[in-house]
Amino acid sequence: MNFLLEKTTDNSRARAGVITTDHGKIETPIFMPVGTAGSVKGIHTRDIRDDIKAEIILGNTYHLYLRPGIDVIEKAGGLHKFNGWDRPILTDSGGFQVFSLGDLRKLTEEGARFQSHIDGSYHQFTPESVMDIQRSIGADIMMAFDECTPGDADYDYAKKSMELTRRWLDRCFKRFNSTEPKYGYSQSLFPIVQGATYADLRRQSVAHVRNFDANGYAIGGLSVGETEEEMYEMTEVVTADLPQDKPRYLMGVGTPVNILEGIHRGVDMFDCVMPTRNGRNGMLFTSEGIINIRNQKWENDHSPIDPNGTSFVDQYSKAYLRHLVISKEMLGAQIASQHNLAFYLWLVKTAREKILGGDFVSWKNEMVLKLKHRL
Ligand code: PRF
Repeated sequence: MNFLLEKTTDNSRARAGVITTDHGKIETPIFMPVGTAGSVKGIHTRDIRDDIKAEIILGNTYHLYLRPGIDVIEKAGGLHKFNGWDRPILTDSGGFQVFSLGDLRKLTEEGARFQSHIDGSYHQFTPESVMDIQRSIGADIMMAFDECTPGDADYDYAKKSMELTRRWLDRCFKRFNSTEPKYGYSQSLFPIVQGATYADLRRQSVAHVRNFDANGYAIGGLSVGETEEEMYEMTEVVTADLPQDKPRYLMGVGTPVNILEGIHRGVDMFDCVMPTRNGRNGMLFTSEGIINIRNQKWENDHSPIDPNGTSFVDQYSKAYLRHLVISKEMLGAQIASQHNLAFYLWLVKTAREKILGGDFVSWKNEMVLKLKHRL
């Protein structure tokens, strides 16, 4: 994998680049739809590729390991063969999903013991096992095993947690470097910067991850309960110290505004469940603002969901989509998810064009105002 930095900006840290993997190119900044259990919920691969125009999707080590299980994915020949997506895939390591389990998990130096959310069975993830699982899934980009420190952690907890993630990273790279890809194409390992909301811990974490000369670096532990100002400040602290010539990935972020502000602060890659999850609940992100499609005011609005939208689903009317969502028709969740993902991909593609054209900041400021507006 390699990264070409095509353009930087004078009045912003925003950058445009191209990541090349054995499964094709990714133009950055990019948004990656989340396909937790191997599918982007409700959306066919054909539409992810040709309508939403995604260039890379996510999978989750935690979910795929529990179900269908790694032996099934190996027998399929890897996740690309299993789900029919022949472009790049990034897998999260399970660090965040295990953290979300709360009482069902216990962290030790060795790793994380947890109970399955499916059947209550006991399992252990270690940095080594998580590398082996991601080799078997066949992700183009594998993530290090980390502890996602809660946003409200006190300094002592955050420091110990960041140091545990650091020791786990050493073990991840040791295992990664002593194993081979299983399916004939290359895989990269991205370290994850932690340190909660403490600038000095973030800087120490960056200094450590830089030792590995990785193909890219992730920023974790944000959008987990801290304020938006803290999230932006920590993003700035981290991108200031990361190498310029490698992609930066802000994990699990966020709203369209968060993404534009992240790009402005030097981030190249994003993922979030928000477009699909909120879409299923009837929340639509459009170029004019946010729509709650369940609202009575759309009952007889027969205009398109988004007149400027790039997806074929945008031709359906607001009144029809409202009816589908309120009636809990499957198609309602599908249309809303597909619209939102197409909007997110349009947003990052346009950001890229503005960066290349040299007028990113003024466009960003204008968009931020529109995107906060509720219709
Ligand atoms: N670590 C991992 N995955 C993540 C996060 C993290 O900190 C976050 C935090 N926003 C989302 N997904 N491994």
